[in-house]
Amino acid sequence: MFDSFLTQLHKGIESRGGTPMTVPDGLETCQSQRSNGNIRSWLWQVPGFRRWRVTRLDAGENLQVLNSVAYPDHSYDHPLMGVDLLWFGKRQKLVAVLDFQPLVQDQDYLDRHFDGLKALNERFPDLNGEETMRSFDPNQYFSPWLLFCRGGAEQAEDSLPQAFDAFLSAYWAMHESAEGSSKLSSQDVERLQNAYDVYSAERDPAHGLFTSHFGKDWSDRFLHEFLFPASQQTV
Ligand code: BLA
Repeated sequence: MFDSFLTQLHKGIESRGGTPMTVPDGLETCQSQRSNGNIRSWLWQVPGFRRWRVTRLDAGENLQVLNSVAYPDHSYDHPLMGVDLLWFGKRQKLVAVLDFQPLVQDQDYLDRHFDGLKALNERFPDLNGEETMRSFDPNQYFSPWLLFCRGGAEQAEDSLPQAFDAFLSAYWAMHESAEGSSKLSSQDVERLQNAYDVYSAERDPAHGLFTSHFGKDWSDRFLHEFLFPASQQTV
């Protein structure tokens, strides 16, 4: 379902000098013993970023996922790139979340980094459903202009491909314009990025899903060692 987005994301990373890094042993891929689920992950080193991870889950008609987070270098205070796309084929149900994930919520920070995303939010009203969050707090690490849609095939096939392309371009543009304009200290950026991992590992609604496909031991490792590595410091 999302393979063309995966290709597009990886091409963008490679064209900006991204080089593959090693995913921790045993976590790069897993084939479910209980279902037809297969998960595969990639890790990139990209100039300006300290970590860029990408995960694809293929469980056929039941579920398709593309998930990615980009962590800028600590010398940049701009938002993380967060993408979480889920397609439940049997139910023809889409959950799509695309955001510039802010480190802090103060006005000056939002004014500095969000013009690009604001424009997309206006351009794609059907991906801006103002959905309610059940597990996350919308005021922590989510922006007021996130694209968040619980929709169907129409959104998945019509709006999302255009929005995904525009979103990536807007994020790269924001990244390029943010160079040299950081106001938070690199110590603060480090602390806030680490807190993002701790917070996300606690709240991520994916853990149950991973456990059901790949078992508890693998899922715990995947969550703490790959998805949110800074969360290991607290366990
Ligand atoms: C929701 N994400 C979900 C849900 C699942 C996943 C199963 C619940 C579906 C629903 O609400 O209907 C799945 N999350 C995953 C998977 C991975 C994961 C498979 O991390 C990892 C491979 N989630 C993110 C990122 C963002 C994000 C980077 O991982 C930011 C763009 C957002 N996912 C996000 C939000 C929801 C969600 C906002 C709704 C959760 C809520 O209602 O609070």
